[in-house]
Parts: sequence; C-alpha cells; structure tokens
Amino acid sequence: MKFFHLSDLHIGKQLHHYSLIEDQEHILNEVIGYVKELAPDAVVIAGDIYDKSVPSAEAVSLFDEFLTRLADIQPSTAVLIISGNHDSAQRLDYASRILGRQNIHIAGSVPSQKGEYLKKVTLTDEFGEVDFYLLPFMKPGYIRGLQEEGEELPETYSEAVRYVLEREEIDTAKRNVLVSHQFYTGNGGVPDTCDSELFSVGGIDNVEIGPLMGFEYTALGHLHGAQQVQVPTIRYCGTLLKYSVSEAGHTKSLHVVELGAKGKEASVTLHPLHPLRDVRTIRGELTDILESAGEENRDDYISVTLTDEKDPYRPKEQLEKVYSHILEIRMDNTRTRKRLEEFNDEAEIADPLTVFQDFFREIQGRSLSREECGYLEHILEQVKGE
Ligand SMILES: [Mn+2]
Repeated sequence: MKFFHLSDLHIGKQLHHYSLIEDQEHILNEVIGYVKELAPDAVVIAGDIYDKSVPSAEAVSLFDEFLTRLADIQPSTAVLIISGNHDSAQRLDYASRILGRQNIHIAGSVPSQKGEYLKKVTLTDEFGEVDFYLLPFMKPGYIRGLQEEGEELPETYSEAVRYVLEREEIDTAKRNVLVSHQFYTGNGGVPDTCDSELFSVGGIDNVEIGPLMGFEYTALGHLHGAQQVQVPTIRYCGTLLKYSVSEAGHTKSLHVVELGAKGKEASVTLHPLHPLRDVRTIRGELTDILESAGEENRDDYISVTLTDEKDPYRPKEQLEKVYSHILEIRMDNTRTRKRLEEFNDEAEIADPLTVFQDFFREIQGRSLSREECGYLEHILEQVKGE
C-alpha cells in the first residue's frame, strides 16, 4: 500500500501582500506529476485545505481543478481529506456523499451525535485491507453530544481525542492508518513551530500521542515544518510551500508512505519539490546585495536585512529594480540595535501596573478609572503575596 501524505495546503493564502495562488497551482501540478509517476493507492490530505473558512472563488476552483485532475488519472487513486482548524467543516462536507462515489472521501466534522462515528475508508492491497480513519480537527466542545447517561465528558484536547478513538473499537489485528489535524506532543518533546501556524495561546490544545501508538501510521497536519513526533510513524509532513520567512531554511518535500505486511514498520520516502518562487532571506550591505543578485532567482520572495551603518538612499526602490517580490526590508546596524537596547531597558524599569495601564489604553482607547486601578493594585498585591 502506497499513499501520499499531504497537509496544510492553505489554498488562497497570501504571503505578506502577495497572493500565492500561482505558486500553489504550480506545486499542485508537481504533485499531480508525482501521482502519474508513482501511482499511489491514495492521496491523503490531513487538513487545512483552504487558508480561510470562507475561501475565495479562485481558491475553490484551484482545489476543484486539482481533484478533477486526480480523478482523471488511471488507475484510480483514492483521495482522503479531513478538515483542519482553518477550514469550515460544513463547507468541506458539502457534496461529500456524491464525491465518495468518485473515490474522494471527505471528513469535515467530527462525530457529534450518538451513533455517529469517524469516517473509515478501507483500501486493499496484496497483504489485505488497510483501514484509514479520518479524524477532522476537533475541540473538546465539539463532542458534547456523544455523552451517555451519567458519563463524564473529556475536558482537555488529549482526553477528547482519546475518547473519540476509543469508541471506534478499532480492529488492531488489521493494519490501521489515522489521519488527524491537531497539535500532538510526545514524551517531553517540544515540536518545532514556525510563524505561519495559528495556535491558541498557552498550549492548552496539545494532544498526547499515546492513543496513536496502535496505528501503523499517523498522517498529521497542523504544523508546517515536516517532523516526526517521537516515533517515525507518527508524522507531520509539513506544507508543500514555505508560508513564512521563518521557513526560509526549511526543505519542503513530498512524503510517500509505504505499508508492507502487518507488523512491518511503515517506510517514508521524501521526494523533492520545486516551487515556482523560493522564500529567501538576504543579509548585507545594499550595494553588495544589488551586485550579487543572480539572474535566475530574481522572482523569489525575499526578506532583506540591510546592515549599512549609513542609511542608504531609498533602499526599497533600488532593491525593486532587481527583485520583483520583496516581502520586507529590515535594518540591522549600530543605531537600530541601540534603539532596541534602550527599548529593552525601558521595559525592565516599568512596573506591572504601568505596563498594564499602557496596554489597556492601547486596546480600549481610554485610561483605567480610579476604581479599576484599585482592583488591579489589589490583584497585583495578591499575586506578589503568593
Ligand atoms: Mn495549517
């Protein structure tokens, strides 16, 4: 059994102010090429199909084109899709029953009523059946309707995922694959994150990988950097494209998973991807940067850090003559570093009450009243006491 593991397409995404639709079309075409070449049994997409819950017409038609071209390829390839936190579960579920007949299996929503279960797709190879369980992005609140009389429902993300998987009564004598879009963490490991991901603050959404251990492979989405979680068979494939400057150093590749007989560990092969435009960071003095610009990569998305001690004359205009897609221009010299230090010094001096007052004024557009200030002082005293 061979399948492609994709996730986080984020179709319709913008990088700074540039639309990435051309880049996405280009990279999805490369995926189609790989499907023709490698003839996988399935293409799995582990959530975040679109960048927005209400995608643009342009984004929808690009994904439609991708699915149509996949469906035209012979021998037929199954397509397995779950929704991510960026997708609208209902919109993705639209027409999913009809699409199922085309071998396109979409799970938009997690079971929310008694009697509902995860969408399961069974594919067969020379070693027998493989059950793919499609677990869309979920929060503990989504599964309140599953509660049995007198049963306590899970409160944390970890408990909620465990709960949903345990009620499936998965046949562990068979080969099973899970597709999921959550923030999974292993034993004490902290996953690598980057700037294009969207998380809730405080890390309350993390899910322990314990319940995944029984699967031959878990195809994950959510994190945009490719990485395994504790074991090689629980894996984030990452995005097909670099979606932030913080990913400039990433290598994006197509993940191809192969399952042998039951009990044999799944293998993952990485195939190179060739973006239309790369995302790069360039650092140096303006004249050096202008002189060293090569002909071949002038259309890349670039983040420039200028180190000139003397502020150059209209750097943006000069750089635009050479580079067509400039994401940002930063200055890093003695002056900017000194300003940063001064800023840090100030921040250290300020007491918590002043910091909060400034914050409140910025967000609310008014100062704290005397009464509110009193409350705040009281709370701060209490915290200090503890
Ligand atoms: Mn994502």
